[in-house]
Amino acid sequence: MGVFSIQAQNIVRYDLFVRDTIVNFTGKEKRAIAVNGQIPMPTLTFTEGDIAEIYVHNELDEETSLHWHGLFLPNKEDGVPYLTQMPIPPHTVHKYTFPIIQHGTHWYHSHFGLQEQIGMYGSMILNKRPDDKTFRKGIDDLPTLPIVLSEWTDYKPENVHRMLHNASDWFAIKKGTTQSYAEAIKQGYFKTKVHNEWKRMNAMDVSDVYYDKFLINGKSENDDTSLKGLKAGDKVRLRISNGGASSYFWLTYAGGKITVVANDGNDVDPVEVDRMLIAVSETYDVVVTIPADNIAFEFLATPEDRTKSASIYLGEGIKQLTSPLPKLKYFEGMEMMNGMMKMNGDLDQMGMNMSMQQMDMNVVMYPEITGPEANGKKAKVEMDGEEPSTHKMEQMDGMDGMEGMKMNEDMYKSNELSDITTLNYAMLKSPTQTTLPDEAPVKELRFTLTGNMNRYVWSLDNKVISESDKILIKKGEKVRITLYNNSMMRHPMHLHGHDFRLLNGQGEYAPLKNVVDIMPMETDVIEFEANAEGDWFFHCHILYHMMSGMGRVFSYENQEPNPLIPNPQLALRKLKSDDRDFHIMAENDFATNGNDGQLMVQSTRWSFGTEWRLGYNDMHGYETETHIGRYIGKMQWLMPFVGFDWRYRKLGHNEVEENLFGQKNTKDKRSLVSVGVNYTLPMLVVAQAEIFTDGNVRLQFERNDIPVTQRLRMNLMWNTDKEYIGVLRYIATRNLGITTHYDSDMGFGVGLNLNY
Ligand SMILES: [Cu+2]
Repeated sequence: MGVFSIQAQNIVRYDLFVRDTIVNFTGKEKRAIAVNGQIPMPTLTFTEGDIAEIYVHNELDEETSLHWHGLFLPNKEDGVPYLTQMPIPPHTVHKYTFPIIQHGTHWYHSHFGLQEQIGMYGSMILNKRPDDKTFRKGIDDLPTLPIVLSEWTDYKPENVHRMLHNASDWFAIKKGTTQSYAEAIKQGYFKTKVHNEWKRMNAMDVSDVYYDKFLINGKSENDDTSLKGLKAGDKVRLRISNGGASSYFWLTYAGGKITVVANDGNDVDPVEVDRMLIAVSETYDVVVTIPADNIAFEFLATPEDRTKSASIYLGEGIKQLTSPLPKLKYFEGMEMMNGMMKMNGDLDQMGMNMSMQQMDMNVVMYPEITGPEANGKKAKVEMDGEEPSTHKMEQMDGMDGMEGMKMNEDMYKSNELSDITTLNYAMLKSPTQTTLPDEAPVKELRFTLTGNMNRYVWSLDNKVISESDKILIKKGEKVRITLYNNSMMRHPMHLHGHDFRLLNGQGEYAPLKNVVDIMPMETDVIEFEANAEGDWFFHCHILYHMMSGMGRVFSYENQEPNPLIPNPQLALRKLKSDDRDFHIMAENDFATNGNDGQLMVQSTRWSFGTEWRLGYNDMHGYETETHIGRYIGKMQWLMPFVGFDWRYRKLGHNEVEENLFGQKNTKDKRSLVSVGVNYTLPMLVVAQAEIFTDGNVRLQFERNDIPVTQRLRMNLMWNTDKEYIGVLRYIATRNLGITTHYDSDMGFGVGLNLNY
């Protein structure tokens, strides 16, 4: 692996050869990126006091860069393209070098584009020196196994990103989480489903992407580890990094309890739990015991959506499995979300003080905590200490959600609800004091985590990176940041180049971290000492959220220029280009009575959409409508636009038609400009008001993609030109559907729908 160490200078050198590779996780060959021929990338091991020299040989035909996650280092070594360096050009070598001035479990990954999703992640282990004052006998001297968690999808990550932006529900179909009307009716949640759409929400989910495989150290099943000859009573330290692009993992162990001893590379007082959730990009060190001889005990990593899992076995012999996590109760989750969502798209904390993962609203979905599906509702009401009453149940299902109901915070504390102990942030305590210098001036910042699931826009204070300025901080300041999550998903917020104290109620012993996972409606406070000059990224570590613009840059005032950024203006423009990308969606229906389709090109705020129809029968001709609009507000329900309308019919009867308002127009030939506005109403109905250059006005109501069954969608449209359309589409594959529709112009037809 090209590792050698020169004792006198303590220089530890690694050579990393980054190359294209072909992998086969699913039976299909796909492109990935391997470093030194392996996925994950090789584990890099150093000891505090070493000097790291890492030579990155970029043998790709594209640029790259590597970020050393959790490390304190000079800003120009941090590996963020266009911020701390220019990307490493193809077929060149770049040297990273920095002194190792800390210890702990960290990891490294590509920070360029979406390369992290296809193999560019690896473990980075910084050992304590044996004479370290904080050396813990019985922990720091245990046999150790680095573990990197990740996931694999056969879709190209660019395609995943595009599908997320286009609100394709293909991932939900693959996961079995469409929560269609048919499923809702069958399971007794029809009112819940209507209520959900009334509040303009789509199906409930805990993660965005469907993955083909989940991986521990690059495999779904690891029978053989580097740890040999383990006997009953032996303890093992697992140094776990979550290198997944967008998956949180539950960790459970067939051999009993898990003892957490470090988090994000920092020691914590040992705490024993039954299970824990590791957020995207966090690291945890845990100690587990081999309870018996001749048995291989499963250590299981289950993604939050519980679709699949990955295992590694500790010990040798017959396999002892741990129980798989039961399927989520999605409709219970939907009901919970309905209760939290206000009509304006904000979340309603209902007076509850949520922070540090202690109250997990998702417990309503966990059968192992709140009982199996059928008893879900009953259990919830009884927890309040009252008999289940029909009146109360109606109140919970009703359009007012849970307003007016006395909420009990304990209803969501999973450790109070069952014998299963789940780790949360409040349980983490640093073994040493972590207080910052008292006399330092404090800079207070506050961010609201904002987002929009339907259009896949993720932001801070409703601004993406390209819409915001760098945030200036001063060396020596204490920067205190309050984060409130007003979005429907959790976000693992990561700070580069610094550890922060997570103010979790442990006072002077608040744990040091560099990632804080914030659940919906939670408020968390972090603080750090501004002690490392440079431009440092602070961002959500869900790869597709980051690339959508969820982050900020902290920039030290009056800093020295970075020699690796020769043209700061160009670099800044490139940095901001990520979230300015346009995403394309196209579909076309080839039907017996005609041909219709649409093309959409959209960005964070802008939308360019054009629809066309080509009729074969009564309407022998074609028409196109094009709208260029800009989405307004956090929820992006409002979109003013300008339009172009053009139609032509070969065999026109030259008849004059009258709309509902008595305005006349000819349908045969038309070439008009318009202005108008779209507004998304409850039930996800898009109302459109449009005025054309000939003075005509059109009002239109349209609802697309009503989930009738898992794979059946319905579109409905009606407007004041007395036009209407009804479409049923059966989704056969990702790109192919079978449709039947009735259209006031083109009549009845059946066809094939192709979409990209
Ligand atoms: Cu996020």
